[in-house]
Amino acid sequence: MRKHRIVLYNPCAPFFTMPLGLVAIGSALDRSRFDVTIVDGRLEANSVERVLALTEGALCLGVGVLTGTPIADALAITEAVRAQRPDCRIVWGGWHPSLFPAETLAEAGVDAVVVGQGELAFADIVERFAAGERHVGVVTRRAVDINDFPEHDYSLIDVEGHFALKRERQLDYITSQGCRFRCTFCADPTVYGRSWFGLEPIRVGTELQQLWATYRFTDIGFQDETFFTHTDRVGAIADEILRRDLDFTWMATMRADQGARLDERVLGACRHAGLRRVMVGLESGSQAMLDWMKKDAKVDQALVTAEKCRRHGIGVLFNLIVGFPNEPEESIAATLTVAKALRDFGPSFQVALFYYRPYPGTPITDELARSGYRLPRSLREWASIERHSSQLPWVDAGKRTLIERFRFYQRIGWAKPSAWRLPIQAVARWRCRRDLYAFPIEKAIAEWMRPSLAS
Ligand code: B12
Ligand code: SF4
Repeated sequence: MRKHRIVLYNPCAPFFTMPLGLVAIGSALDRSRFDVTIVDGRLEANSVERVLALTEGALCLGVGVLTGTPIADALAITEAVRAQRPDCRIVWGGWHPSLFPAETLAEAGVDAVVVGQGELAFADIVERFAAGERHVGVVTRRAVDINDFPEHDYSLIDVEGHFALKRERQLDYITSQGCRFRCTFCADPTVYGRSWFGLEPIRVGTELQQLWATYRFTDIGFQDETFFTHTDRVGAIADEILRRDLDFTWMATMRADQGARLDERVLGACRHAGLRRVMVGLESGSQAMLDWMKKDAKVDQALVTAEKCRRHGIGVLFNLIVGFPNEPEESIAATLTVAKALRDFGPSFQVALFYYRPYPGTPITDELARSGYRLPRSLREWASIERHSSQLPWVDAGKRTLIERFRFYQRIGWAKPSAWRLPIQAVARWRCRRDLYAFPIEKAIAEWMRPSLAS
């Protein structure tokens, strides 16, 4: 019997993480009946042409869509396939459609939308298409344990192409789905209802061993929302890597409270197993702000985490957000102060400072909408949310100037020391320590020499 062709498309985005969502749904299909091809917009010179070539005679095109710029590319591909391959059904899934299923169905003119976990829902939809159905509508299935799904088949993607794009042999891998926490700026609690499923450590070990034998990657990016959710499980994963003598480094996500509580022996085992860096979503240096956003973590826990990681030779990237609605100046100042304290732990302790953006499906965004803030109203408007929210009304010019100058000086001040940079680094640190950012002559010179240094 002829196999049905299924084409999956990952829209262009500014970063290069592998499209694990598409790998997940593609791997879960009955491959004796469905022939799956994944096209990644970031690897194609002309994605429309490539998708049109592949969708000729195909049963279905599936598109995975995140909020923001990827929507524009997803729409362009959808429109092209809709116009030129009228028989090919189109399904959207992933985070944005999960938050706006009805709107996506209506606006993108697609045949089906999947909300939340995609493996079973997509398998069900393609069976219905294969049986002749056309418009399936919105499909939601309760998330189930990811241990029930087959392993991710990385041969569906151009792994070497991704390594080239990243300029390192770094494989992306995910060991869990969902999150038990309730941060009010995050969509995960809405989409996964605070459920969490983690792969069994032995399975993680077996899969990593096979993948390592196949792709000889040198590093892994664990893409879990919160990799360090269960200490025992993390310790067991580290033991699996050690037991199998797998020679790669890795980075993973951690919350400040998890780091502070983490058993030193487990952290030590992780270090031995290759853990080089953790990414901590600290979000704010103001405890009042953390409490308001229900982060359920303490500022001090970030410092404890940093100290522990320093002892074990593990670097940390702390993500911080400023410019929450009506965030007072003192709160922003507290975040900058904590950023400096964290950078003082050493060159491998970095901070990334983001502006808050009202992403959909979160209590803060809902509250903003209730108080009259105009949210994007269409897919096209959501596609330009980064531009739409670049001038947030609650971040005045004074705050923005302070944040921009701090960003610049902290980056220069705490960068890896080098002889030619030393004088400018000393000035930058001096400015940060005293919060003196007036007459930013160094910033102006850097922008003039290399505009990319400006942001
Ligand atoms: C890697 C990653 C990225 C990668 C993109 C990955 C890719 N598609 O190529 C990059 C770095 C580009 C990225 C960017 C952004 N990301 Co991001 N990202 C992630 C991360 C850490 C992992 C994604 C992943 O691989 N998951 C593993 C797979 C198995 O799960 P999944 O993708 O959710 O897929 C499942 C379902 O969604 C569904 N599904 C997915 N695609 C499809 C397609 C079809 C057809 C179907 C039927 C089903 C389906 O089925 C899959 C299996 O169950 C997630 C957090 C997380 N752990 O999921 C955040 C996350 C998805 N990102 C998020 C955000 C906020 C962003 C940004 C908007 C902002 C930012 N600064 O990070 C930008 C968006 C891009 C832009 N505007 O330019 C939010 C989602 C918010 C949203 N509304 O989209 C998340 C959930 C983080 C969070 N908790 O806030 N991200
Ligand atoms: S921000 Fe992180 S910890 Fe908080 S709910 Fe989202 S995924 Fe969970």
